[in-house]
Amino acid sequence: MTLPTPSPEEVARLKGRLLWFALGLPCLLVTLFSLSPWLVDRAKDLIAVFAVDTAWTGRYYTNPDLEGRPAEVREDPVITFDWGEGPPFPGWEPDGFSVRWTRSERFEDGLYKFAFRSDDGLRLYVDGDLIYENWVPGSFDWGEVERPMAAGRHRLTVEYFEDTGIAFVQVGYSLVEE
Ligand SMILES: [Ca+2]
Repeated sequence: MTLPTPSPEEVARLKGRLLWFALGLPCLLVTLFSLSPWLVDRAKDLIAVFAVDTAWTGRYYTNPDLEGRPAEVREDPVITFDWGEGPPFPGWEPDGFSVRWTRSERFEDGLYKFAFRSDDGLRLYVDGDLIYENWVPGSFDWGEVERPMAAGRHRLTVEYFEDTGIAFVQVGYSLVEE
């Protein structure tokens, strides 16, 4: 019994397949793997946009400037933290971290009051508009900003950084008049 000799076209096709498995597949897997945190982040953003009354998505950075990829991402039902002189996560440095919380929520038509306190810096955004900024080291006890909101869904962003010493942050909002 003799095996049929493959034609040059078949040999070329087999070589192409081998090359795909040897080079193409690993490259594809590496690309997907490196994109996966980014894809997970985007998926969470999409879920936040369509879900009703979702928690805040907190992205925690091991630097005070919200730079690079967050080292931790988690859902926080409310922004009320008092880390004292400790870190936000075990094993983290207690100083020089930052957090960006985002949330999409449905508002009624009316005037809303945003209230907050922080140590250290804080920024608040509504639909990308900066409505409050105190992005400097220091303790800040209960400030507030009033803002008229149109009925419908709005995107809220809170940025926070801890410099040194104690660390706390609280942010809330409520309808003050219709
Ligand atoms: Ca501090």
